[in-house]
Amino acid sequence: MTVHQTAPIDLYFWPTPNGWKASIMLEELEVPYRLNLVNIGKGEQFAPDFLAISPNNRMPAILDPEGPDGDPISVFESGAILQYLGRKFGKFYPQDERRRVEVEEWLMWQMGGFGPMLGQSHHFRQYAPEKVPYAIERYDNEVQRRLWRPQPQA
Ligand SMILES: N[C@@H](CCC(=O)N[C@@H](CS)C(=O)NCC(=O)O)C(=O)O
Repeated sequence: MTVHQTAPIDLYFWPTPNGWKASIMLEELEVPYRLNLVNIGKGEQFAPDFLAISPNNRMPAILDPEGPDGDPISVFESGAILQYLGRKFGKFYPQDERRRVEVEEWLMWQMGGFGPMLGQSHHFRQYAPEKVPYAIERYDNEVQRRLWRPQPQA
């Protein structure tokens, strides 16, 4: 069934990899959406109207004025946004159970593992106020492992 989106979906976005996951999905679905910039460098993610949509003060988030039963719905967490949009528009999210499990395996792999490990690796390399070799090595190794790159032998 093709779902026709009349009113644009509001996307709350800042250009980071997590933000791009949601914007790429909306672009690929070719549905109307409106970009609302949330400047996380300026602390706009803590604005009360944004927290009402995304209580964990993280972007991306979306507000779909044409949610279930025609009522508005907001969604935070990039993985939940991908699943919601995939279900609603019937694209990139197979209904066949075996294929859906495969999509969900890799989505969870990215959300629960690869994304956070990259984030921690980047933090300890770039932003930590002191260099902590153990943390740098630990997260770096995790990133390399998830990229199937050879591991240093213990
Ligand atoms: N698990 C979340 C992570 C989102 C996230 O970490 N967003 C960051 C930018 S990439 C953010 O909004 N940071 C604001 C802050 O740390 O206050 C998702 O996948 O949506």
